Amino acid sequence: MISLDHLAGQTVAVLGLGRTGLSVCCALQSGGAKCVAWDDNPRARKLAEELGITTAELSRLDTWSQISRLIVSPGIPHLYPEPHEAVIAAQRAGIVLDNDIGLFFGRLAQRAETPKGRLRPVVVAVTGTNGKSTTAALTAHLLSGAGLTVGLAGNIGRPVLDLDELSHINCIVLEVSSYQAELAACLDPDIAVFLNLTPDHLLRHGGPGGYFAAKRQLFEGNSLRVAVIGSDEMEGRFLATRLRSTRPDCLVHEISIDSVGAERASGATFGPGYIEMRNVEGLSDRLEFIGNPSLAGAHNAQNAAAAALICHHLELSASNVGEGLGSFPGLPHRMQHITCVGGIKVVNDSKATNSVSAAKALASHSSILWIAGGEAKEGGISSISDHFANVRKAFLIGSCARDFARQLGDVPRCLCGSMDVAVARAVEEARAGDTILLSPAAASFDQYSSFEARGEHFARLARTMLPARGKQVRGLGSGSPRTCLATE
Ligand code: UMA
Repeated sequence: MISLDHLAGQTVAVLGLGRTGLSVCCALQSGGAKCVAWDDNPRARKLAEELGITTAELSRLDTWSQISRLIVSPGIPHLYPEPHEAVIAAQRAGIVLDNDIGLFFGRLAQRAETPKGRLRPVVVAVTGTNGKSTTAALTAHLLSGAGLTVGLAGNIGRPVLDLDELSHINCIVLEVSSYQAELAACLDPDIAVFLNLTPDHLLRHGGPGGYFAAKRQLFEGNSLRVAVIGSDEMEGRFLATRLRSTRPDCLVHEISIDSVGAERASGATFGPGYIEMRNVEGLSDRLEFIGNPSLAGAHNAQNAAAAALICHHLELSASNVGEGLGSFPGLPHRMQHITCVGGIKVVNDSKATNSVSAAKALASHSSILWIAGGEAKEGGISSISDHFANVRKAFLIGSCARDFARQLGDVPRCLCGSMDVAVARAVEEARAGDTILLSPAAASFDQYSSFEARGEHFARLARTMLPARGKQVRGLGSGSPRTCLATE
């Protein structure tokens, strides 16, 4: 854990006692600060109290004058669509809002300059609508493969303050969501990555402008030396051009699927299974990873291009990067292969919480039995109808199931309600050559605590139901090719 020594003696209010809030309270207490915390869920409060954390209803607190700041968890709105009541109370009292990412960079600033020189680890921050977890994990994989001690944290699931003490780490790779970027009072990485931008979380940011503005925060700090920017969208092109004119001390690399785009500058072009890195003189270096299914598809090549450029700046050799691209095992819940029984594949892509992510999974498979739905995101699935030709049948769950059913055109579909029913029906109807794909194109919160819980439930059900069906068919002595042995 990172101790927040620089806040010793202060009292800090903490809102939300999930992964982030608990890590903040522990880091504050370990550094000698006091904390007073709140969560609307009584179970979360009880767990925190058992850990020795003081709780109080912050929206009714009458001691704000003794509090130095309010730390808000990323899932709790501070502006849009409605600020949380505790935030309203704190802002009335003139209290500064911050989050764990801001606290982390505040702590790091204490280590920036010392008589012994620079003691802070190199910090890489990665954002973008899609691919940021894979890019962050791949970067960490490449760096640790080259022998560096690396901390991987942030939106990927491990709160940054849970990392080991800073003196033990060479490099920290942070996945930063728009929620985290927007509220951090200090956000000062050495290398920042902006992968792409498509509409997401618009209610939380008051529209697309607020969403882009949140992500741009990664490029505002004084320590920034390298920017890697996906320039296949207008926002990326704008950001790259703006940085080149305002930050001459920062090297700007563009990554693009479109070679014309990348000819403007140093960076990388990419396509399925390869990347081509270009330096300012126009010399290029090609790396291939076609054999690694965890990096299949053009979107993963974009992630690989960003990771390779980061590693290039951290002086990794091309052979280190090439080996790491070949051995990257991928991430759970992102087009994760679960099992294959009787020629029927099962793929868990629960992380696809919006239609753009789901489109990538639909484009990567054929004859799909598609389990989709959950809590609706803006726009639904009609924008990805080009990929519906790969879907043999859709099995719809969650609160947006009826809306999705209306948007599916002539794709056969059934309303299943819950995951249990959807998996059972997909398994019943599957035949050799099909892929049972969970790629919801929706958030999980109407039925699950997280996309991870949703993906694990799906994988458990599929692992149980698919082999069970294989046995039943074998028991009937059909000799069908569908009964071939399970492979995992
Ligand atoms: N809560 C309240 N009042 C509210 C809302 C929530 O008290 O009005 C409480 C809940 O009861 C719960 C706590 O707040 O106890 C949860 O806080 P949280 O939602 O911020 O969740 P954490 O467990 O702290 O996880 C957060 C990120 N969650 C969100 O951004 C929603 C995790 O990202 C992240 O991995 C973790 O911090 C560590 O950094 C998840 C996510 O869904 C993966 N991210 C979004 C995405 O990827 O699209 C942005």
